[in-house]
Amino acid sequence: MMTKDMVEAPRLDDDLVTPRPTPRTALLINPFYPKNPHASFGKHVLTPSLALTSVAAATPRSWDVRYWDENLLQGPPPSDPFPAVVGITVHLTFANRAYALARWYRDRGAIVVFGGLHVLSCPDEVAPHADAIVIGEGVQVWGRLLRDVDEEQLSPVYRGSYRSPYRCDPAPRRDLVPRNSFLTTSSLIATRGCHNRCGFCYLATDGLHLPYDLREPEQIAREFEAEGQPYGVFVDNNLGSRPAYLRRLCRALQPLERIWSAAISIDVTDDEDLIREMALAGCTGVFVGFESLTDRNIEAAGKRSPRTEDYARRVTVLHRYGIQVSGSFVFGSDHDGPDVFAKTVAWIEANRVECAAFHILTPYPATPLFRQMEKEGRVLHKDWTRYDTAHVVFEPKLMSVEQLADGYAWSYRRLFSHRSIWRRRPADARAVLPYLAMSYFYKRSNRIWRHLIRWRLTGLAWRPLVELTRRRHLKFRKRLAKAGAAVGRASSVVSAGV
Ligand code: B12
Ligand code: SF4
Repeated sequence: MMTKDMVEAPRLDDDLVTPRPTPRTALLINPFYPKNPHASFGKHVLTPSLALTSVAAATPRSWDVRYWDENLLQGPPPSDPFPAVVGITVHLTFANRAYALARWYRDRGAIVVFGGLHVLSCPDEVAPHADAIVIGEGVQVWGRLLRDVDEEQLSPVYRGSYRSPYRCDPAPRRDLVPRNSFLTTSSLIATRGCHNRCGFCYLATDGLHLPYDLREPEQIAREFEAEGQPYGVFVDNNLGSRPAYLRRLCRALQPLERIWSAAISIDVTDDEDLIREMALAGCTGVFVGFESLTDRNIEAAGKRSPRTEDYARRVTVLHRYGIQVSGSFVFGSDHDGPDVFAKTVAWIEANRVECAAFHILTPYPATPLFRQMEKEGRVLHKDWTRYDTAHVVFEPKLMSVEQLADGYAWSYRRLFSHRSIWRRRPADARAVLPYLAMSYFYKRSNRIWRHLIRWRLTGLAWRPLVELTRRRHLKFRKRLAKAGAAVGRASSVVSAGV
């Protein structure tokens, strides 16, 4: 099932003779990372990260900028024209690949610049592999850095502050991303930061000062419209951190008649009317970090969240407004015993949670969780390639390393089984067929994903399902709007009528 191109980075040809670097050309690279065999390969081509397209937007006009994502299985990054500057985004799981790419380009005369999350958490480790590193926000720094290259005055370290107003950033250069390679290239971002600061989240990294900031709803609506795609994905850490803002955003999105999904924390359901506004604005799915069904785990992570016993009711609120739920669960926290896997999957099935992602607890470097694990002598190794939430990298408290690894694999097998997919079908009979089509395509088609990716057919393959969902949603929201304010109060009207 696991083919080489899903686990091994494309080969860099050491014998290749390249032309001299072409002045004022920059190449931005998203390096390869091995895919998790337990999860769907489709996940990696849902929507592109905005890291490099945001940086690209800050390129001075006098420079030519290109983009290459190694995960799209089109081979190693291009070398003709040979770039003067290569910008690479570095996450801990693909840091080694970033270093290999850097070596290859530097050996041939290019200037290599690193930015991204791993640069922020481990600057001393990454710095020797590049000519310059950018710590933190890249958009504010990139133009200045290229001008320094022009003047042969490159500094080894640039620091990007997150204090400049987010609304002043230019729109990401989504046009650089090959359109058919993703379900949608409309990755959207409206907010920066999160009202929480969970101990295991990268947002709690030492040295990361990320004041909560927002972009104007009209900006987002304009970008969504300009991209021309029917479906958008918000890549915000938590689109629900400021409910009043989310309401304004929904009102700006509503006239577009498009559909979208976003990551939110479950406390958004405190206000059922806001959920209704989300549905009216085109929200068809949310990604919810439930993390755990045990309150003590949530408390230990320092997450402000409703009691777990109320999660089920809150899922029903989302379903009532036609919003599908994809739950994210972390396994291996200190109050998780070997029963956590069966318990979690049973809960997901009982509450018809349409999709889920499981993560093995992972102490990211420079976070409070990492410090705690190190102090307790529980970190097993620092092989960052395995810090991908699919491997156990620490000593769990209430089970063995093997139990955690096996339980995680079992949970995915069970979630993707025919039985589990069927049990989680929506209560509304009309929604069952599209749900089944989506589930089988996304969860049980790993054999064909590599071909779809390789031949750039992802966008095409999803298109009919996306369009069907959009049309169904438009009908749904007409009925929802008609039912008016009464709907928010009398939920039974909605469940029965739509
Ligand atoms: C889109 C996304 C994905 C996509 C695409 C991933 C990819 N690498 O292409 C998919 C769905 C495939 C994915 C998968 C995973 N993801 Co992901 N993903 C995101 C998400 C939601 C958005 C990224 C984004 O667009 N951010 C917005 C941009 C503008 O911000 P940024 O990335 O920080 O970039 C800025 C700076 O860092 C800097 N910068 C970045 N790169 C560069 C390069 C240069 C040259 C310069 C100058 C500057 C610069 O400038 C940028 C603009 O200011 C983030 C959460 C988030 N909101 O960031 C998680 C996130 C990055 N993912 C995460 C994780 C854990 C994963 C998975 C491991 C989860 C899993 N178990 O499956 C996988 C594996 C992927 C992998 N190995 O990297 C974590 C990473 C944690 C960490 N410490 O590394 C995050 C932060 C989520 C979280 N809250 O935990 N992901
Ligand atoms: S709620 Fe989510 S995004 Fe916010 S700090 Fe916690 S884990 Fe990170």
